[in-house]
Amino acid sequence: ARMDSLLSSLVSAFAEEPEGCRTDRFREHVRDVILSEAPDIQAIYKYVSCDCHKYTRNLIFENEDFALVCLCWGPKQSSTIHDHPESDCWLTVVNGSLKETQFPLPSSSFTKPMVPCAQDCLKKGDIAYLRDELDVVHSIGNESEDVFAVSLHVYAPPLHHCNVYCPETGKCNSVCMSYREGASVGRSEEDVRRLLKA
Ligand code: 2CO
Ligand code: FE2
Repeated sequence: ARMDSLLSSLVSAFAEEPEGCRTDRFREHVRDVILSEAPDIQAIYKYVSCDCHKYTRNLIFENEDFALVCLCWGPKQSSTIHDHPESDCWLTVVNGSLKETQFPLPSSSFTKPMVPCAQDCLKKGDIAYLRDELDVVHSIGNESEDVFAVSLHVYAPPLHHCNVYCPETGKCNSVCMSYREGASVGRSEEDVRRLLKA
């Protein structure tokens, strides 16, 4: 599918969302929209960027309801352990694969190393979902030595800061999150195709 089909379906889904409390039924609907309108790899080329130090966050669209972001993970790059305060998060893999590790939300009154409670390998086409009320936090990483991974994330509402947790102590700090300016800076489609081995 094309990126604008996914976007227009998401915009209407959120515009029609019943006011007040977010229902499971609505969350399933968003999930179905993402799965059924998942863009072709070609549709994401222009949002792909890479940085040898850290995964990149490339904004595709944002309104008051949600943000659609393309995340690009070089080999062995991973996120910190973090939460998504007040945002629902759906993520789907469009190239390569990613490992998601979940941890129970640490209690702020104890200091101890964080121990994973779940781990999942997300392959191309898989979708994962997280929200803070579930009392888990997560980290995502590309474990491959040579494959560049790309994922699409819907954050509702848009996510501009999160808490980053120290794996040794479980203590957290609030951190601002930014988008990369001018996605795909100077990258030709051929470059991107080579990067993605597509
Ligand atoms: N939440 C992280 C980010 O937006 C990526 S992990 O998947 O939710 O940078
Ligand atoms: Fe996350």
